[in-house]
Amino acid sequence: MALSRWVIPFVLAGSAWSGAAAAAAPLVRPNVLAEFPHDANAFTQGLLHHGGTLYESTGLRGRSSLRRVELATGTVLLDIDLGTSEFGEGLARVDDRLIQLTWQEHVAHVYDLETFEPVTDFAYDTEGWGLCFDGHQLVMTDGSDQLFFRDPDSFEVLRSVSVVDDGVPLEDLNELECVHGLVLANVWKTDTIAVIDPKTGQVLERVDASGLLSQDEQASADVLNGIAHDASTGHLYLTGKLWPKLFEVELELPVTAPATPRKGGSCAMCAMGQGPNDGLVGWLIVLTSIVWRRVSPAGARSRAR
Ligand SMILES: [Ca+2]
Repeated sequence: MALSRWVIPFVLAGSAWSGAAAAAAPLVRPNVLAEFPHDANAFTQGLLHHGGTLYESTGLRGRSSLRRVELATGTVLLDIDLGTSEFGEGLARVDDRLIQLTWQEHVAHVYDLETFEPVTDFAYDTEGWGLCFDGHQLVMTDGSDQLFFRDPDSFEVLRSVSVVDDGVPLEDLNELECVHGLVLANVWKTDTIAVIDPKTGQVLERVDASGLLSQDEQASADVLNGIAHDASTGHLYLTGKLWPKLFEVELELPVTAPATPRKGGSCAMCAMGQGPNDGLVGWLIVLTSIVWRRVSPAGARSRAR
């Protein structure tokens, strides 16, 4: 048994990382460190952490907003409404700007980070679901299996990649978080977060985040849909649509090459002093796969988007 805890992660993580063989991504569980209040009326569609504070995009027509939220209390410190015709979606920070997607309105709003004053808008053809910034490029989802990589200044599509797990395209990719050269994506209608190598689209790991809410809390809540990375601790914050709580968790992630930050950008991986040495990456994957727990598949829960 002890041997399998070391060998199985090596085989699975190694093959998934290389893309050389189709294999189901390992399934891991987050370790919950703390929980905080979250506005149970917030239909969370985008979440990020910056400077000790959370920024959140909420959806539903007539209830869509952009918010700055105090982590410890869940208090909304600053917010603006999108109006009744727009449905807020993914949210990313690029330097001193916030970029907020809309679901079917084909427009992304750009705001000043501090004041939420509008800066400009970007137009796009697809639906807007999730958004994150890796320090160099924006990564966007549209509900399909595609990750779209966009220029953060022009919003031009630079490339796209299909996300694949066990040889099968993984659709319904939703809220995103760029973490250490990886892309974490909520899979809509599930409690699963896919950990994706953005270079290949390969799912390296699946995170089973089921069971964070009690049955009573879940009864009035919708699906998991919020991932924010705290670069100062390496922890993640997880919440969901209409969830009464937000959870601080730690998670063992595969290691991959960092994105190259543009001038003035941020790159958490670079801060950790890790470089794009692919030969080293495979062995680092072994080390980061030591914590390995098999769990049951995430239960699927569905409700109107
Ligand atoms: Ca996010």
